[in-house]
Amino acid sequence: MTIERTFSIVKPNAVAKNVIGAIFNRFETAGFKIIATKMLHLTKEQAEGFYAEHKDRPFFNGLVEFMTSGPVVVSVLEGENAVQRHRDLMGATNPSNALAGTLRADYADSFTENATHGSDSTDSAAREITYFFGEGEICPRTR
Ligand code: RTP
Ligand code: MG
Repeated sequence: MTIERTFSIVKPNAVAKNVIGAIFNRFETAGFKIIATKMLHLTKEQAEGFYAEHKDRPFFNGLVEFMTSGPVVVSVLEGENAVQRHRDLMGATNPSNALAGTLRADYADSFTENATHGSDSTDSAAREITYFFGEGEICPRTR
């Protein structure tokens, strides 16, 4: 058993639909502990830096435009195999392929506006957590 941390974004389309609490409920029901969270309206520079790995992809500009179109909620989730279990809970990137009962099947509006982000590896998680949270903003549970 490996306790991991992963990084989550409730994207602007999901915030706009008023499902922050519903998504947090799904995290908690699945056994994740929310150990850091905050709401932000990303700047263009923040979104471009976060998605730098995709900068040459055709969807990059549209992705940055979407991610800066309204507030997001960024969080750190902790739990057993958190990276993969969180990806499983989100479902496929393209919501047309997302299994029933996943967050993207329930809350995505399109391939780009697919409701949530989750780190794709423990290395990405460490980088993404550091991108948005200082050590003092992360609150591991003592009970
Ligand atoms: P994420 O990073 O958001 O958790 O999603 P992911 O790993 O499943 O997908 P990734 O390949 O990292 O792509 C990042 C985000 O870019 C948007 N996207 N749009 N063809 C398209 O229209 C397209 N492809 C990707 C999605 O918002 C995706 O989550
Ligand atoms: Mg990704």
